[in-house]
Amino acid sequence: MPDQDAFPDLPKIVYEGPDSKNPLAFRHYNPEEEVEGRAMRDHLRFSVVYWHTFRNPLGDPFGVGTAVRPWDDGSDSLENARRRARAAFEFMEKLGVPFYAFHDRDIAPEGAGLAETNRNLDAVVDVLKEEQERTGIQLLWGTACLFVHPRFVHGAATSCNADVFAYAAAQVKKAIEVTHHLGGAGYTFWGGREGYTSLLNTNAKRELDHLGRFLQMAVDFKRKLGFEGQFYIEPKPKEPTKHQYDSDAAACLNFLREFGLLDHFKLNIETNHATLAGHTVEHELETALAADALGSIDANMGDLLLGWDTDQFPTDIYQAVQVMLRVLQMGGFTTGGLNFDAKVRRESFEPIDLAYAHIAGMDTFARGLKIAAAIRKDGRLEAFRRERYASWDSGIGSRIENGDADFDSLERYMLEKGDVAPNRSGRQEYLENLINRFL
Ligand code: XUL
Ligand code: CO
Repeated sequence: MPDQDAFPDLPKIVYEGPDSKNPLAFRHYNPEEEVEGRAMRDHLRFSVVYWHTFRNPLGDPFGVGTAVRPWDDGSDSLENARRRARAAFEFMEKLGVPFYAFHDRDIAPEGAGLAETNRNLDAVVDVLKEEQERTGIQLLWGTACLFVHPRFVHGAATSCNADVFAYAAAQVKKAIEVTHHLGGAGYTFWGGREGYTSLLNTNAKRELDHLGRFLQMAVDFKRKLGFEGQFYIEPKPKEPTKHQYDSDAAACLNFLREFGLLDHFKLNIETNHATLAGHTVEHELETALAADALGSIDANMGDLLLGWDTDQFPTDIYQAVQVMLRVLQMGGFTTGGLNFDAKVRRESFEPIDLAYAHIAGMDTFARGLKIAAAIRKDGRLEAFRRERYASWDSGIGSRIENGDADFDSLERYMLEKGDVAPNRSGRQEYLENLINRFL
């Protein structure tokens, strides 16, 4: 099949405004439109993931894949991999996304041994490079798949087998090299199986030390190579393992601090991973922000009733507002972006569903951005929060914050004052209703 025929029915998706009834148009994502003095395209930095959009057959634990992908013959041939790469760029170009992301094994098949696998990778990377140059689409981040192949059954950097650690190191070295070669803005470490399923057979302390050592080697190699992209670590608490060491933002930050890696990594926060960890995505974003370590976002959503990592396309406007409030507060992305680590439902098996899904995600976040900017412009939410802490801006509060108080002086202060009453309502319902006015 000729390369340009992968999506024959898909037009170039353009902005038609909120009144449009065309399901293959944007009603809110208007790339050139400025919000807070910056074009929407640069605020949102949308990215398509290769793994779900071009490799996921849409199976589930009870059923085989249903995806209809006419450009893909289902084989592991290099020819198929190259044709798929062209199809991916045709899709992304029609959608008008500026970025994409991949795992090494998404784009090219494993060979017999590492050397042949690396050659396969190079062969497809040549196609990607050509397509990047043709379309202007850039690589948001690359990563290595260290979890599908049976050799990683016990993990990669945390495997009980030192040879597996060595294989993973060699694989990650190559993945960083190709990311660098493609001008990637970042490189992500998600610890696919870096955790355990039973503590009976696990030396967790030793495994964590190995993971720390692995990431230190990655930092050394990055410097040696001259790769200036941002390293990210992506928290996830469980699935496939029962407990993953990079379980949430706080655990990752503690780990990075312990191994002296905090200056070299930022976090890639994924909505559905946050909810799996029993947190909201805004909790994870704030935790990362507080450490000046928010780098990028895997934008998706879960289903609270299913409870596993369903990786759905983000269509929850309220949640998008929460995310964009934090992104704006940070001053916008630098290297990161909104990466749709999301897959269409098993029931949505036609190629056109890939377009509907991405358009839905992009419009959701464009609305989230506009609403977040309106909330900020209004100023009442921020003013309320600031005012709530007013007692810290002067007097005893500022003395405590400045380190000019101790237990003795605070005892003297309070003995004189006598007591303190709760003097301010939290006004949660008022604030929730305030937000709703902007939706
Ligand atoms: C898995 C997940 C990964 C990472 C990249 O849940 O989110 O796809 O984003 O390895
Ligand atoms: Co992810």
